[in-house]
Amino acid sequence: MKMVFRWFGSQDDPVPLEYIRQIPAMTGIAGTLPDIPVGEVWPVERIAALREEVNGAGLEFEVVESVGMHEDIKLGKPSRDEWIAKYQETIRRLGKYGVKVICYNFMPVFDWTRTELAKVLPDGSNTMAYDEAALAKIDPSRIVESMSEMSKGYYLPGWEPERLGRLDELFRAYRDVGEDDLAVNLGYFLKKIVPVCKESGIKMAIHPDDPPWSVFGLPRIMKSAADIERILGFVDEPENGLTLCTGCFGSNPANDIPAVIRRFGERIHFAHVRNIKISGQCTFHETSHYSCDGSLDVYAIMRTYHDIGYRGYVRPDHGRMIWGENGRPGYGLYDRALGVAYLNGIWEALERS
Ligand code: DNO
Repeated sequence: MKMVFRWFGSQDDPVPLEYIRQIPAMTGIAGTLPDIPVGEVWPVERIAALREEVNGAGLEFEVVESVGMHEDIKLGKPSRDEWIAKYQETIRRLGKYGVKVICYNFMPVFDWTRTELAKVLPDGSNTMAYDEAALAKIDPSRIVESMSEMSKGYYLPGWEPERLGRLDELFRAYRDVGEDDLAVNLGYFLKKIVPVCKESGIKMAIHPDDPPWSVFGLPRIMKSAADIERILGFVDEPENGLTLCTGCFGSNPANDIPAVIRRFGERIHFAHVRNIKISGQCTFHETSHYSCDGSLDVYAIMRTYHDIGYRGYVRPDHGRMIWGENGRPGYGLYDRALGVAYLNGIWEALERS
């Protein structure tokens, strides 16, 4: 496996590349250009500059998380072909600069959703949480304000202002789009981009819905093993692959993560490994990566990756805020670095036994 660390760029990430490089056995970053409006083609000079900066710090730039998906593609609007052509061009450009995997999602309107971004835990650390009862009290049109009030001023990945400024319009547009329609629209997108991925040496890796159930009545199509099977079947090629995020996928206890790794392992190109504590129906908070702190058996997950001979990219996922850090929710340095050390420790023990 190749360990990488999510990084939002020097303009936008308080964690310097130098610190990331100092985490033992770190190979590279999962990068993005957060200021490019969703759907627009990524400028060559920006991609080149990002790669140069990352390589200059002794790290690789082989993973992008994410290239945002224009809402018209998800909605299957007539204009989608123009947006897909832009996506294809971004894929070509990223391929030329050595990117191997693009992580993306196909969640309507919102990317990940939480009801708290700094829930205080008994040890004094704080973390992100989702509580079904709390969500029910939030007016959907207030969720953007609610997330942004909790964000401490940081850009939150997937919560781009230009899209979220037209929330009412988007909710109306999705009234006529059911899960099957959304899935068909994903299939349409994949059929158009996989040939470009093949030419460009890039594998797409869809991220599970976070959380893996409908939020505010919007359709969700990447929340179970059956959903994965349907998505992989749209184009049965390695370029149509998965990001398996344990924290998202595992927040529904019916999702058996080791079983999913065994079944779909060849198509997993990016593993996001983290832990969560499930405390009720559709209710959880994020914990340290350690098995003992959460509801997921992280050892069993890593052992299954080892058993199948996983050679793809791995990253620690959301960390808590510990040791007084006041970073971007989920993406501070310290707890994620502890997560890396733990995952690498498990991996070394598996390699040597
Ligand atoms: C949140 C992340 C997501 C993820 C996207 C992938 O912290 O897990 O924003 O990167 O859903 O497209």
